[in-house]
Amino acid sequence: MKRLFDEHKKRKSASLDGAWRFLTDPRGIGDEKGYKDGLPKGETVIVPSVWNTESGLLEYEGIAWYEKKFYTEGGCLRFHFGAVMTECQVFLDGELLGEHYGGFCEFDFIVPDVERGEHRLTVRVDNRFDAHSIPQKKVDWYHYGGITRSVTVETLEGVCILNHRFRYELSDDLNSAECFSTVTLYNANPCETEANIKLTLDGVEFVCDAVSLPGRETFVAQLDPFTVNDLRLWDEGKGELYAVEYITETDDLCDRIGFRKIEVKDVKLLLNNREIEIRGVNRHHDHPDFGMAFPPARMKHDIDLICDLGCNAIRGSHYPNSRDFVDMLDERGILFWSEIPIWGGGFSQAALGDETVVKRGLNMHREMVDKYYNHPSIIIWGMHNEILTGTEEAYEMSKTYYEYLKATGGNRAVVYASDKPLVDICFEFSDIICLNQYYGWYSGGLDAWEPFFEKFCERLKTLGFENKPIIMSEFGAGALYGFHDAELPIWSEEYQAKLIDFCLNLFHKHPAIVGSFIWQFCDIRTAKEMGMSRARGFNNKGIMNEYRRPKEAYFAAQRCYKSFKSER
Ligand code: ADA
Repeated sequence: MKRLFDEHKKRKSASLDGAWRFLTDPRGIGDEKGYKDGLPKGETVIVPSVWNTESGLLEYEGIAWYEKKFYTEGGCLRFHFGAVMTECQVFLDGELLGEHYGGFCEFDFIVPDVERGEHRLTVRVDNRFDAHSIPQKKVDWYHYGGITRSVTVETLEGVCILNHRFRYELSDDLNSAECFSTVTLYNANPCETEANIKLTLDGVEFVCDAVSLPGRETFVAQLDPFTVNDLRLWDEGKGELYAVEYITETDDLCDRIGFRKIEVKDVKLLLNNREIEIRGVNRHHDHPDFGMAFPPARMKHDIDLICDLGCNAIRGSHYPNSRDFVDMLDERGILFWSEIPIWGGGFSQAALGDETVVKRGLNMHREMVDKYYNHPSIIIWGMHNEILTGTEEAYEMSKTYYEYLKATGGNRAVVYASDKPLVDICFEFSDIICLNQYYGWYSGGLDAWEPFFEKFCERLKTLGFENKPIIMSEFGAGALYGFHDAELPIWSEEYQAKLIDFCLNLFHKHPAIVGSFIWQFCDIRTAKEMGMSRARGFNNKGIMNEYRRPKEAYFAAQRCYKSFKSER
């Protein structure tokens, strides 16, 4: 898997990125014609990528097949996919290994006893929508298709460490941590095997536990608790990380963790017992040349630009971002909000109550927690965005997800973004009240903001939630890059800059608001279903254009954020 560091020193791993054979299947004949046993024809594409950047496929939505031949020395193999959009079936030499639903999380399949020699891996990808899809067809971003993140094949030997969850409790003075680590193990041997699992932090051994596992089974083990003293804390602008390694006789897993504490209390957001203010942007993991198969060098460039804005936070709107991106945030001490793609605009009341949708959403949360748990930069889990939070269906969904994330998600705030603040009945399921509001753009002028806050804070008091802080999770205006006008009409860079400056200053002064995420970092391609309000087929509310060239609003935001930062 692609991370910023090697995850294994012992385990053999080979990349399956690069050239794959590719064939679209618009009529869905591939199953019947046995494409899994070999594609009848096809062209070469480079994985990872989205197919929409291939000639003629800009708007292709449907089924496509990918095929790759590879050589292995044989044994127990683990095929790992960083992300496939949206739904896929994976075959090895024509045999179904399994399926995966959801375009933004990693998954894998383990196959024991693969023979030495050449093999064929086939992936049937489908990015169509139906009544049970997450997201639904109407989304305000472009729903690409393809194998969008890296593919690897690993050789598993003996007792292997597939995953870990490094949980800790900090002392009151934040100088030491009680650590409780859980590992997911797999025994690649056919028979019962004994193994020792060592855990080291920055090279120092803290635990050595013996286990005995039945052959070919997955097993979750809780390691002996231990204490770490004289902690170096992970913090805003300070990516203090510890290297953690789990080692057995035949395998290993290397990761990085950070110690930090998040707390929401008395209308405040605290990091390491200190009050903080979020200076953030919403960012889609999208680029016109690469779609959502976002290259790491471009990620770093986005982060540089965001830091230069004076930001300390990013909202990964509206789905889990790739792990190497989150690694970069860990390293640089940037706060991150990670969410799943339940994007309200497309979800009817019936869809919110649909059993398959609720289950799929829960599973997406499970996968997100499972894979992203150890990233210190993630301080917020987002459950959904702008759903019909005045309905019973939304209430039930929020309750289910909130309870799950509070129980398993570690030391983080659990929230959702609401655009229905005056009728919302779900606020009990959000540790911080997160509001998406567009006064000055869709409805009302800039003078609508203050009366809105008065009314809303009154409502919060009536509901008994006046102690919850508020984050302005979205606000903004569209501006066409290069359109200037001294009269400040809508769509001009000047109007957008004025709105951003006005909002940021207003929010900064409000006693209940602990931060803001500008909508949005840069212009993005969007779905046709968004209709006529999206000139060029783009959401144009970026403070940069899609090629990351700044609009006036970028500099307005920079002035505000840098001055807020210097006040602290
Ligand atoms: C919503 C939504 C965003 C985007 C924005 C807009 O708040 O959450 O994804 O669609 O509106 O530009 O209107």
